[in-house]
Formats: sequence, structure tokens, C-alpha cells
Amino acid sequence: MNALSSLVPERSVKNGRSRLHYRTIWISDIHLGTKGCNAEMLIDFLDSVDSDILYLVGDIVDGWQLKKRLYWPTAHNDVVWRIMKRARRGTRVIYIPGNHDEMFRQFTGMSFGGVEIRRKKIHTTVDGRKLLVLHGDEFDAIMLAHRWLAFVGDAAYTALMAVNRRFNQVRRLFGLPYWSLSKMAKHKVKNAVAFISQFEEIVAHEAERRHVDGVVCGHIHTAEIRQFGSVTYYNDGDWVEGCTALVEHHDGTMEVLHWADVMAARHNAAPALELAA
Ligand SMILES: [Mn+2]
Repeated sequence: MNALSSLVPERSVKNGRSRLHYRTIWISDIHLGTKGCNAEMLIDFLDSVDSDILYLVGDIVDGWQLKKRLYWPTAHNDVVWRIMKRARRGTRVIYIPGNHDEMFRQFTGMSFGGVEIRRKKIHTTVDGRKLLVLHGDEFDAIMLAHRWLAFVGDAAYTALMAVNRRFNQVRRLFGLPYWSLSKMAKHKVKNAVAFISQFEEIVAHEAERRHVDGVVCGHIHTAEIRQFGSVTYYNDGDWVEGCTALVEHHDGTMEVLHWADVMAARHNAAPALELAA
């Protein structure tokens, strides 16, 4: 897409720590208030990157889980505090609530401590492309209409298990051990892959219908940059498993940051730096 050099973001040093600076950052599916939330890695991310604009693309707080049981460690407070702080210091923060934090949707159009709450937003990249930003749960109804796919999957699974049973009867005759269940696991993964690509297609199709150049969403916890015809589909992933963010560089280049990899690279580089010093 662009020259490699454009992928090197601007740097600044704050409190003795080098910080990367992007034009725009999108993060979502943090699920604060759950044990699954990887708040420590997100804090490391927030302490390492800055941007002119920050989008919170939904499921930031998990209201469903919090209603069931109050779980709110200090680290989760630290995330909220860091986001509010950057809003105060001039980063434009736009919060688009998702389905797990839908209780904030009633405040659409309002602003709290410099955080604008929106249902969706058209983002214009520095190179003039229009991107529709939304959480993505709005497509759940369409996904449900495609449930027959899941049914086909189920039927295939039942058939597979019948074959598996027969196969293992033969194996037993020859004194062979039971065949592993890895096929089942593989099948499940295949279904997940089908679900994800179906979601991506539906979202991209909707973006095309709205005549935008791309769409940015979260919701399915799978970071991706993928072209569908004239529309680019972007998903910023999550901070439960993937720990990813979508960023727009100052020249408009878009990139998914895998923060676990960044932290690992920093960890591996640290001893070398000590030796150099
Ligand atoms: Mn969601």
C-alpha cells in the first residue's frame, strides 16, 4: 500500500518514556468489569501511544457482567482515568457504546469530561477517505437470519461424529486406540472462521450501500484489515484475547497494532540496550 518508511510513527519522549504518536486510534471490546479484560496490557498501550483522535468503539465497560456481580479492580479504574486524562489534555475522544455498554447509548449526542458519545460516526482520514465507525452489533439481526449456515454446520458435525464412531469401531477391532477429537476442534474453528468472514462481508456490504470508503467496527473480537470491492473493512479487535488497536498514521496509512508482540519485542530488546549502555 504505502512505503515502509510511512509505517514508522512519530515519536516523542514523555516522563522518560518514548511514546508513539498517531493521528487516530481505535480501540474496542475492552470489557472493563470482567476478569477477561486485559487491563494491564491496555494500560501499557495507553502509556506508550498518543493520538489526535481516540475512538472507543464499544463494549468498553461490560454492564451485563457488572449487573450480575461487581468486579472492578484498580487497574480498571486506571484505564478509565487514563482515557479521561487524555480527553482533558486535548485528544478528541469519541465514545460509541456497544451492546455490552448500551446503557450509555441514552447519552448519545452528549459530552462528559470532553468525551463525546455517539451512536456512529463518519471519520475522514487525512487522505480524505470516509470511514463509517460503529460497534457492529447492529448486524447481529442479519447474522441471525443466516442461522441456517450454523444448522448446516451442525448437520455436518453430526455426520462426522457418526463416521467417527464407525471408524473407531474398526480401529478397536484392530486393537488401535481411540482416534483423537482434534477433528471436532478443527470443525469448530472452521465454523468460527465462517462466522467471522460472514460478519465482515455483511458489514462491508452495508458500508458500500452507504457510499463510504470503509468501515471500522469491533464486536467480534477479531482484528482485521480486508478489502471487499471498493470498501475496506477494518476491525480493531479486542483487549480480552487479541489485545489489538487500529491506528491511522499521519499520512493516512492504517495498521493493526498487536500489543502483545510490541511488548514481547520491547522485552527482548531490553537486555541489548543494557549492554549498549
Ligand atoms: Mn459487542
